[in-house]
Amino acid sequence: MLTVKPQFLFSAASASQFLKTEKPVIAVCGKSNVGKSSFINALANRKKLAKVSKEPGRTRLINYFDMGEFVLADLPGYGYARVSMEEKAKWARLLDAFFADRSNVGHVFCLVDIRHAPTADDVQMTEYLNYNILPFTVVATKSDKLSRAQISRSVTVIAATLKCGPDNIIVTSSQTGYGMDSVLAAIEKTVYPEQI
Ligand SMILES: Nc1nc2c(ncn2[C@@H]2O[C@H](COP(=O)(O)OP(=O)(O)O)[C@@H](O)[C@H]2O)c(=O)[nH]1
Ligand SMILES: [Mg+2]
Repeated sequence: MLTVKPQFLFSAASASQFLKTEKPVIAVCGKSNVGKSSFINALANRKKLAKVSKEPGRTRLINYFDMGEFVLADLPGYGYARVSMEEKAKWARLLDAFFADRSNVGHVFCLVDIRHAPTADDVQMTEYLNYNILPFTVVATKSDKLSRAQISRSVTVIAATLKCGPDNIIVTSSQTGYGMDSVLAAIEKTVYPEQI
C-alpha cells in the first residue's frame, strides 16, 4: 500500500473540531515520548511531517494527517508526570469524546516502548479499547535498541501484560523502518476490509 502525498491537516482541541471524513481514520496512541510522531514520519516516509520532540508531553491536541487513502490521528500522549490533574481530566474528556463516535476511528495503533514492560497507563488504555470493542494493534517501538533475543523476551512480557496474543503485536523501528511493512499490511486490512 502506498501513502500518497502525506500531509498535515490540522489539530483538534475539542470534539467540535474533530475531522469529518469518508476516509478510514487510524489513531495512534501511547505515552509521551514512546515514538508516535516518529512512527507517523516513518509511515509517511518523511522526516518532518510530525514534530519529533526532545521535550515530552506538551501537546494536548489531536493532530490529523492525510495519508492518501486513510487518515492518521496522532493522539495526545499520556503518562507524563509533570501534568496537572486538570490537564489529565481534559485529556480523558477529549479521548472519551473521540472514541465515543466510531466515525472518528476505524483502528487504533497502541504504541509501547519495547525496552520496558507496559505501564499501568498502557494497561488502562488497552483495557479501555477492549471494553469499548475498538479494534487495535499493539506496536512495540524502538526495536533497534534491543537484540533479537531481548525483542522476543519483550514481546512475551508485552503480550502477557496487555493480555493480547503475540500475533497482535508488531515490532517496529522508526529509525530503521523495521516492521513498517507489517504495519502497512494491518492498515490495508482496515482500509480494504472486503478483501479479507
Ligand atoms: N532509537 C530510536 N529512537 C526513536 C524511535 N522512535 C522514536 N525515537 C526517539 O524517541 C523520542 C520521542 O519520539 P517522538 O516521536 O517525538 O515521540 P512521541 O512523543 O510519542 O510523539 C525522540 O527522541 C525520537 O528520536 C525508534 O524507532 N528508534
Ligand atoms: Mg509526538
